[in-house]
Amino acid sequence: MAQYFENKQDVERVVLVAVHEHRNDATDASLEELAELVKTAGAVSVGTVTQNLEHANNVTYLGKGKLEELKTMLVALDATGIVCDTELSPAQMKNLSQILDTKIMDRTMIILDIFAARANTREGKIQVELAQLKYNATMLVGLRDSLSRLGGGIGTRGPGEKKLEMDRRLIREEISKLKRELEAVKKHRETQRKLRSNNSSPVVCIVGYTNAGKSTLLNHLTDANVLSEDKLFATLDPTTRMLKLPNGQNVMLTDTVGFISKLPHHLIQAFRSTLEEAKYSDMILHVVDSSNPDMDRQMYAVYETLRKLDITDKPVITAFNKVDCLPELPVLKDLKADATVMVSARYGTGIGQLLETIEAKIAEGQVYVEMTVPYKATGILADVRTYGQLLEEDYREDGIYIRANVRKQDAVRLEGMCQ
Ligand SMILES: Nc1nc2c(ncn2[C@@H]2O[C@H](COP(=O)(O)OP(=O)(O)OP(=O)(O)O)[C@@H](O)[C@H]2O)c(=O)[nH]1
Ligand SMILES: [Mg+2]
Repeated sequence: MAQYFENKQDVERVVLVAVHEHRNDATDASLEELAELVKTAGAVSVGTVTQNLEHANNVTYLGKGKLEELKTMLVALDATGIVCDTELSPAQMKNLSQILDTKIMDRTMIILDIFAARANTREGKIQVELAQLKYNATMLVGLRDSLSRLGGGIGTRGPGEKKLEMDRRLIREEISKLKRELEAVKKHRETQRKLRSNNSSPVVCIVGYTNAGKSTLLNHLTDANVLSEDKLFATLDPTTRMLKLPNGQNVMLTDTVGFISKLPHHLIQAFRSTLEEAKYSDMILHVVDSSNPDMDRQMYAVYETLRKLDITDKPVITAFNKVDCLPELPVLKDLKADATVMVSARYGTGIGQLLETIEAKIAEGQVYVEMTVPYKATGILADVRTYGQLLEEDYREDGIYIRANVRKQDAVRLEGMCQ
């Protein structure tokens, strides 16, 4: 009789572990999200353990009895590791590893793993590697003896086993090297940004919780062809495309990495230049998955991340997406937004209204001019057409009479030329 052996090493079988802290009712939603993260990272969740505690135990994360229960469960479920829904301290990591004798992972490690698998560009890869090394360096403190169980997360991506063997000095050296490389890439990005802001259309940055539909929206509005998937963090690297609004005006639309609750601190630091894409925009388009029961918490996480990145002074348009999934249209509110629109990026519902809202918000940053531009200076009209709206042009003897909405800097230029 043929025998079939499953290669259990191929797929990690993990038990999800969370502490239900006093009065924190977001634990269940957070655990569901952790299950999605684990799936995206390529592992299978085989069970869940939660414990109600005032605070997580700072030595062992769970209480003693719960740990015993978990130990038995690990054997019964043939699990290869656990994933805790938090960022464990080095001490918790070490103690859990000794008590449970299994691979210990946490939410941060899983997110880092996903980012490592998703990074495509040089910048993305350096940023992930930097975040992973910093995370590992933190964990290395007092952890030398349990190194074999540390890091790596699901699969062997990113710096992998090789770098885990490096001692802290080597890690520090590697971190400085990566930082220098990142600096160089960042300079290049900043130069590009400058070019864009000097002579380009208004920039609208799409932000939102991961899986909200940001890339789908960019694809619908332009033919960007960005990968959109029912997976967390499908997009890591920013993509910018030109969008022609119905009034003829062009805007640059940027899609970038999604946010998530408890976005690891090291990732925020390493990914600052990517995450900060919104900082250099004129307006923020906040995409929300309105079919997600956890929508409010997700919106909160987005605004919290923007706040951490010091992005608080931009006009915000919130697009409540995936309305095709709602049985009836509820009244959706976002008190932090300047305007809200209901859309379905997949089916194109509400897109007309979204574009009108973008037009209206951009108009608020423009000024209306009525003047006669001398024939020798008519070159500037190309800019008026591209970056503003030319409402009327009349060829007269002394020049072209125009009525237009223009960017403030173009109005200044126009005035200078018409004197
Ligand atoms: N039903 C429905 N599904 C949508 C809609 N918009 C996006 N989706 C789906 O939602 C999933 C996530 O879409 P993406 O566009 O990849 O989301 P994202 O915000 O770019 O996600 P990340 O890049 O992972 O942060 C995909 O499976 C899309 O097909 C919509 O309007 N309706
Ligand atoms: Mg995306």
